[in-house]
Amino acid sequence: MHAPAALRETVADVVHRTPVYDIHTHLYDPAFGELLLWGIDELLIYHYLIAESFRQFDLPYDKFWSMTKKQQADAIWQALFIDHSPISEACRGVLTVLNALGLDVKKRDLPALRQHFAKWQVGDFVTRCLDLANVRQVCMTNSPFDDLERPVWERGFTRDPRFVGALRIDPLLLDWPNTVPKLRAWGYDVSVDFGGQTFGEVRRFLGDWTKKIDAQYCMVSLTPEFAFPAHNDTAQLIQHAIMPHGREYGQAFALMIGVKRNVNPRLRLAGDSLGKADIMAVENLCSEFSDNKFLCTMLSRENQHELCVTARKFRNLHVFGCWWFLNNPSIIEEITRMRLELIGLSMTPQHSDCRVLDQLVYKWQHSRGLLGKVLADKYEDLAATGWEPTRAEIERDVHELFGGALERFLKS
Ligand code: FIX
Ligand code: ZN
Repeated sequence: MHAPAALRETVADVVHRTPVYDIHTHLYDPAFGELLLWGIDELLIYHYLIAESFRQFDLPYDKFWSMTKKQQADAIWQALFIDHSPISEACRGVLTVLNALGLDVKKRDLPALRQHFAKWQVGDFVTRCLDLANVRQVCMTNSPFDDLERPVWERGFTRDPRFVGALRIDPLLLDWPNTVPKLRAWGYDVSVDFGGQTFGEVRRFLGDWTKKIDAQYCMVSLTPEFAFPAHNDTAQLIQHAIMPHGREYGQAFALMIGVKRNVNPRLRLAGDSLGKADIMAVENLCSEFSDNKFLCTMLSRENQHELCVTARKFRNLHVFGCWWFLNNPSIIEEITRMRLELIGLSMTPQHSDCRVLDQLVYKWQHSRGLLGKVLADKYEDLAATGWEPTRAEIERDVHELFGGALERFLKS
């Protein structure tokens, strides 16, 4: 039997020791070479920090973009770490990483930090970051439409088993007229008006890439206006190609809903925003395609409660992550608490969305702290009824939350 303090300690310890399967990142298998970003300059020019820097910079957008990466990192360091205290979550994250790597952050010495990173070989650094973050596996975001990534898949390479793939298809669903010529050039007989064998050929394309990538799921990001059913290319393709493909391959379709791309194009990758979406689209998909599996994360805080309620109604829906602008302690805590209260352990509370390898360390250290706190409260509530959770039960539960539930869902 646990005394209350001991129960909290056990939960924190289990959360700390349980390895995570990070189900959505923008990291790459080291075989992709320079596509796998790491190191202090990449950490500093993360697009979250670029957006924050422009609020402090007295610098025209073009001037910033004409700088080298190192100069950009210098400018961000000056604006966000030296001229002001690095309070924001993304700034704090950089310091968490440096501290975990054993570096002395209080010196505020960027050249010394660069010297430290220059000593690392990427292969060793991958292992170091995965160890420090206690991440057992990372899911990449793999787009056949990315001209830097596609040739690597086409050439072939020996897979690092710590990096698994997911098939990302935004251009297919969001920009069909401009995607048709590409598919045709790759040998798929598709037409803009969906005539002939178009849907069958899109399915052949999805099947070929599912096999090439060994894709764990197929995924797309969608705007707040996403609707289903609808008389548009996106809905037609989902209905007649993605859904049958998903059933044929037993593959889940991941919907990341609520992003407004390029609200400020002068910020480039940092220029995306968000909007509240209509949950009816998710409800309709889950209901109409009950033999398909769906993963869903939504970007707007306002959508979180109804998404959970929808998951209560449809067992073919798995909710995941506190995505992007939600990945802040106050909001993670609120959302995680609500999800546990509404759907218990049948969800994946967090993914990292890392773009830089080192970020695994901070994203998971911060998320673990929050999850440990919320879970401890929940087990305390159980203990108050006389239901004492054992360590083995807590370990089982945390394993579920750290990717185990998703793995079962995908296999079911
Ligand atoms: O669409 C996505 O997968 C988003 O996560 C990214 O595009 C976004 O830029 C990001 O890095 C958010 O964390
Ligand atoms: Zn992402």
